[in-house]
Amino acid sequence: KVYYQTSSEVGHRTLWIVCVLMGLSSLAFYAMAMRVPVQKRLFHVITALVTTFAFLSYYAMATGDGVISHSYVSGRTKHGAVTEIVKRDIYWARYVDWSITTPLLLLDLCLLAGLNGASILVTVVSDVIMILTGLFAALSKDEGQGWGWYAFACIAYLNIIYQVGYKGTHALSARDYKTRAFFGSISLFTLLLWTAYPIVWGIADGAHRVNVDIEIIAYAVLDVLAKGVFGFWLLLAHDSMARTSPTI
Ligand code: RET
Repeated sequence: KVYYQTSSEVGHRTLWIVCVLMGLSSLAFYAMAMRVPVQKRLFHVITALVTTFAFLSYYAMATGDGVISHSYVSGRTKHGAVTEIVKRDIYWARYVDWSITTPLLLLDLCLLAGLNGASILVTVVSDVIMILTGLFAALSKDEGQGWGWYAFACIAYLNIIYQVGYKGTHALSARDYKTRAFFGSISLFTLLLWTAYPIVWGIADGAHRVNVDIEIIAYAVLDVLAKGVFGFWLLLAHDSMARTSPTI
């Protein structure tokens, strides 16, 4: 027996809404970039590129690209013969998006903290490893193997937390008071949001406990917060700090 798990109209509409929101945020971020002198545009450019990539990946998903129907075994007889197969939609376009946008988001945080080049490189490479092992986890045919990939991704994620959280906080001591306070709040916001991704993944893609629509909505809310809200917060705070502090 074969069961299909695909998105319905609700998921489809959600993908379009996020696509439009990411497009509009990108336009706003490019406009904000134009309003500051070119030397102070680095954060604006990084942040605008993040939502631009997200716009493209949501356009792909909303129009039915970047998705495959992935089979996994859901029932066996007690002798091990397969009796039930589920074919569930996996949006691999997300991982293409994340492999480019999460390094850029981390670059925002690393530059804000004033982290050294070696630590920035280690952070970015760990992040790419996290996303690619996450993609292998999603596409894995064998449940045990899939959770193995998931474990590697989690180790990479812990290293990111160590680099940005621990090393970043050390580097931050050379920064002015406002930057230190701002880094504290935006990095905590990031930590909480980012940690929700492996949880959603575990419940939806790993354990298949929720349907594809719920999965789309959960990632949609997280993506809007981690890219759009994060971006507006960072750039508005940056503009107000740049007026008083010459360092960023
Ligand atoms: C996966 C699954 C494997 C384990 C871990 C994951 C972490 C993903 C993260 C994604 C962050 C995405 C963001 C998107 C942009 O808006 C790949 C889900 C640890 C942290 C911030």
